Amino acid sequence: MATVLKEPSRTFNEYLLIPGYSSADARPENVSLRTPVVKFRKGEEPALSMNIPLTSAVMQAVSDDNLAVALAKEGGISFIFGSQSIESQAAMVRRAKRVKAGFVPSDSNLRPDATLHDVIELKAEKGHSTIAITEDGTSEGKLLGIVTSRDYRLSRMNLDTKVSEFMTPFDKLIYGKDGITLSEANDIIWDNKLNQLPIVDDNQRLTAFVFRKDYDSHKEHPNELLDADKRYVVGAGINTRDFKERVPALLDAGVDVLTIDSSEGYSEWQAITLKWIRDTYGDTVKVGAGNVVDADGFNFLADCGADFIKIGIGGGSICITREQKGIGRGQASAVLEVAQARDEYYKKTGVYIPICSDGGIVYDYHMTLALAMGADFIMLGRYFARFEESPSRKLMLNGSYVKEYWGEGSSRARNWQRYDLGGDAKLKFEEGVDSYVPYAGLLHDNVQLSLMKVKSTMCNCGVLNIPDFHKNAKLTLVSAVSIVEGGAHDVILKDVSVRGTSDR
Ligand code: MZP
Repeated sequence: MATVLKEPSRTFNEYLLIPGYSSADARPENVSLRTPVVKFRKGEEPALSMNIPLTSAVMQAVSDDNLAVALAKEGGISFIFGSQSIESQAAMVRRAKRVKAGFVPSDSNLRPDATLHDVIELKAEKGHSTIAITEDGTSEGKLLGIVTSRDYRLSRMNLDTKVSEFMTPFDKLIYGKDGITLSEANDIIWDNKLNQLPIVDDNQRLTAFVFRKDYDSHKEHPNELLDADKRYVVGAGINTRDFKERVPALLDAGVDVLTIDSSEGYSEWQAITLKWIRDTYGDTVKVGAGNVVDADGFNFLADCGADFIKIGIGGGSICITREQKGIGRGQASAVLEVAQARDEYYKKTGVYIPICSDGGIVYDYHMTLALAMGADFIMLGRYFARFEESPSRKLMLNGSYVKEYWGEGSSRARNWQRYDLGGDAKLKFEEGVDSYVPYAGLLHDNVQLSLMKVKSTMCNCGVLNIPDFHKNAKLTLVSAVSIVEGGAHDVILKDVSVRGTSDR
């Protein structure tokens, strides 16, 4: 006979936190959100941790190289989407890894035979006034000079004038040698009163610029997540089909951590993928697996060698899996059960496998609840899709800006590998929708605000770090009636836009 679980499947909305005793030290500035990403033995340090507990979803509308850099600056990790060719995904990883904190690859480049007209057009397109003049017009070509707005006077010059006639040529440039540190580069900038410093290798090829204006912005990101070479940490999604080709290409591009991206991960396909990675690379390659929603799924992937395990089926904002197939579980119930399995596994083996709550975060306080319920970190799609840095189009809809956001199971994404159970290379029915989400501005501003709320609640609960939150959080179920009491009620609101969410 079928097993029927006694507890209903519950969502984050059905819970609240009960405050604990807060000492005078319980202040947001004393809270650490540092959290492990990959498994570690008792008493050892994890090989990879994040400074904030946020990762961005393995989705076309969410995680490209641009968002990966923006999120790593805040201290989290993006998993660059895998539903694209191996070459283009590896190129995204490579681009993100090329961005060394404070060292910016040149995005405005021309050849010396370009004209002043080309300079004006490029400046309008990119919005940057520094243009590198390289032999072949690429961002890595031999540097022949630079053009800034100080080099031309529009009112006096003909638009056909060749760049080579008015650029500041290489022999008049102050430049840095590839390999110098950011602080050495900044010293040269300050000593010579420069606005930017080109960095070149031994063959005079351009590798990056360091900009004076970035000096402060670098200081604005004290949590940035860097590898040993001071490059941003970047993740990528893989599937259980072409992993023998995709994994080596991503590693070659410099990826730091992988995750198997699948709508349902309690499967032999994941076992085969994890085994191949372990047989080929041992423990040097870090890879998460999932998604699961109960202890059985967790234990299976733990025994298969996953470095972290993702939780969530059917709770994503764009997901219609539950409607289409009748499988899934309320995200709160899933996180609570898997967290208990993680703790038991740790007790039994001495190995701590971090768990990630993936999808279904609507309000900022859901992040806090996911952590309180035992998640080590959270994966979000809709949340990040709203930001300037996400790859999707920004449009005006009924007088407000929106961004497009579509599921990996929608026919738009055509990510058949995520849903495939070993059939042919086609999506047989949709498990996701195509939608709009309200545009919300810059990632930095939003993440800061959301995490300030998380830290503030942790202080109310009397905890200063995530492991203590796991141990000490006290949660209560809410009745339907008390949910009404939780919002503003029985008053006439002056401004209906003032609600507890970050996106309304
Ligand atoms: P959310 O943050 O938008 O609520 O959920 C994002 C998560 O939904 C992703 O990380 C992924 O696990 C899941 N997802 C992505 N595409 C689909 C789909 O098309 C989906 N059904 O469920």
